[in-house]
Order: sequence, then C-alpha cells, then structure tokens
Amino acid sequence: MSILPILIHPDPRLKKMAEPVTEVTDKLRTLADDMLETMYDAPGIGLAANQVGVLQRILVMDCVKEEGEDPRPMVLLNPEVIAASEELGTYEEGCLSIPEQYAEVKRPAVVTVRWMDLDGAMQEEEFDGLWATCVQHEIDHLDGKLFIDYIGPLKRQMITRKMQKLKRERARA
Ligand code: K2U
Ligand code: ZN
Repeated sequence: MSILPILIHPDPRLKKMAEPVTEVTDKLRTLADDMLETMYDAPGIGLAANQVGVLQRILVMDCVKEEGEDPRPMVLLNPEVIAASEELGTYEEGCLSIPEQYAEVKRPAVVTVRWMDLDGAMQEEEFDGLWATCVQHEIDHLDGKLFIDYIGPLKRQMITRKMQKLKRERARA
C-alpha cells in the first residue's frame, strides 16, 4: 500500500477523459487500494484516478463522516449516472487537486449510478446528500472536468493563478 502524489491544477492530466477499465487486474486492485489510502491520508472523501495521474475510469469514495460510524470505502469502475433528480442541491465544494479553494456548486440532489466493482459485477445504487455531490464530483474528474468549471471565468482564473503560484513555491521547496 502506498500514498500516491496528488496532481495539482493546472495539469493536462486533470483535463483529459479517462479510458474505460476493460479488465480487473491485480495491478488495478493495487491502484484502488493505494487510491483509498491516499484519500484517507489527504484527508478526503473521494478521489478519481486522474488525480493520481492514471487515466483509467476508476474512483474511490467514503463519505461516512459521523464519528463512530463504520467507514464505507467504495471502489467504482466505469461509473455512469443513469438517473438524476430535477431537484438541485448546492454544496461549497473543494478539491484535493485545488487545495484550499472553495466555491458553491449546484448539482442534482439525488443520482442513480451504475458501475462495475472489483469482482467484475455490475452494481447500481441511488445516492443523496454528500454521497451524491461526491460521486458526481469524482465522475466529473474522470471526464476531465473540475468544480471550477462551474464558476465564472474571473474567479476560475484567480484560482488557477493561485495554484500556479503554489506549484512554483512547492517546486522551490
Ligand atoms: O475529488 C476530490 O478532490 C476530493 C473531494 C471530493 C469532494 C469535493 C466536494 C464535495 C464532496 C466531495 C474533496 O476534496 S474531499 C474533502 C472534503 C471533505 C469533506 C467534505 C467535502 C470535501
Ligand atoms: Zn476533486
């Protein structure tokens, strides 16, 4: 198990479409484990493969936040939203690839997602609340989309410039 480096925006790999998973290999299982370890270490409640530089359609999430509740680590391969509510929910989103920047994003409040699990079986589940926000945020990553793509151009440009400065400082460190 290892903690993987998380790419910081702007990075071309964060804007690319990830490729469908065609075979569940031991290598993929190790990647899923490493993505979960990396997510918990960040800490975060979701992580998409693009964010660790792998252009495969795999995401992990665990949005259980109540202390004392059992964690629910999930691994979704080739996830698809197959139904979405008309009703929208608003959430102050952040992103592990855009540290310390937040913006209000509106998304469907309830989504039904179909995916393949690590056993190769198809799964389908309805998500609401933070789980719905998170799974849509992660599927966006697999499509090369970031939460800042939903905000105005001026605020997006300001955030991008802040991240470019952060990357220059990290490179010097
Ligand atoms: O994909 C990521 O960058 C991890 C995101 C997932 C996420 C973003 C917005 C809303 C829900 C999930 C987060 O940085 S994980 C950090 C976090 C923790 C608690 C609540 C929201 C976000
Ligand atoms: Zn993100």
